[in-house]
Amino acid sequence: TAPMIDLSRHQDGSSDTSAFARDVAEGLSTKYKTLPSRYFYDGTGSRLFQQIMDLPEYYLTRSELEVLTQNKKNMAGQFSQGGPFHLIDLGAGDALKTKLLLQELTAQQRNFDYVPVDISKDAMLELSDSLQQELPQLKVEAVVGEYFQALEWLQENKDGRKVVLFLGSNIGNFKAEESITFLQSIRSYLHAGDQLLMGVDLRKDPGVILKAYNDEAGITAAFNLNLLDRINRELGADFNVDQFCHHAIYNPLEGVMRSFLVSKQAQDVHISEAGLTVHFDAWEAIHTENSYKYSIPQVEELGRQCGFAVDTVFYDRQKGFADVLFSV
Ligand code: AVI
Repeated sequence: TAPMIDLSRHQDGSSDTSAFARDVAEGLSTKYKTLPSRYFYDGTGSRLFQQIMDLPEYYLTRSELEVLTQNKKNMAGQFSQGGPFHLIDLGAGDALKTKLLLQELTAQQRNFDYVPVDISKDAMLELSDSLQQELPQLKVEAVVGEYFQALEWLQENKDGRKVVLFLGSNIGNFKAEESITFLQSIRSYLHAGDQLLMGVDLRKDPGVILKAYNDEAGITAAFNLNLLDRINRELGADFNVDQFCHHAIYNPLEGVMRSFLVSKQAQDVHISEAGLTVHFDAWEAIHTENSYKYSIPQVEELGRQCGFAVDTVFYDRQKGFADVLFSV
């Protein structure tokens, strides 16, 4: 099988339960309760997110696939203008979308290797296997870890030009200040001639956005509620998941979809690993996710603040989603 680098475990083999416990304790001890959305993605959560991406209401995946299908020739050409490169895919997952680019780059016989990065080791094992079947000539080195662990590793282990992919509207899950810090940090690992292709979900009919996060089949609700199950499993908590419900609303002024878990009754929850008992009033909420929708001027401004210039904006036909190519 293809080589793989696992940065996710500590040298003593332990995982990061304590960081999870700390973040949960902190988030549930404030006046307005919150939990960080990055903890959605354990094994179950990652599988549920794959199901979300197949939902009829979740237009984002199909829109971005259309952007890539229609523009892959042009993108592949622009990536390759500066010569050989490492294609770094942050949050690669099953790489369904990236595979369109990989096929195109391979067909154009471009000189590059592929470095998918993801927090899920299972996802990286599966991806390495499937690529070996589908594109046996492609050089692949998967990295398991957090984004910045991976970028640091790359800094030390891979010379040469980098093209970074950050697809799928993942930037939307950061607040304004967080997205600036995140992109500035990516920028600090890049050099003149490097590029970044970033997916952004664009502002559109609020009704369309609302449905995407309130699907009929209830998969998004299950995805949100799985966070409580995960806390039960990993931190020895006793959340009664049936006594919480999913609630998601769109604020068109700020362009943000916000997701909550709402307590259906007054209740106390014990979280043993966090050494904490949390009280919920009836109908008290936990804020679990932000999904920001951008306008193109906002994206340009964000890039400018972080040392990136927009080269090209690639759209789907409806202009509901964009993959924005930045250069350093
Ligand atoms: C991963 N991220 C871009 C998704 C989004 O649309 O914010 C996560 C998601 N949450 C609910 N549905 C999908």
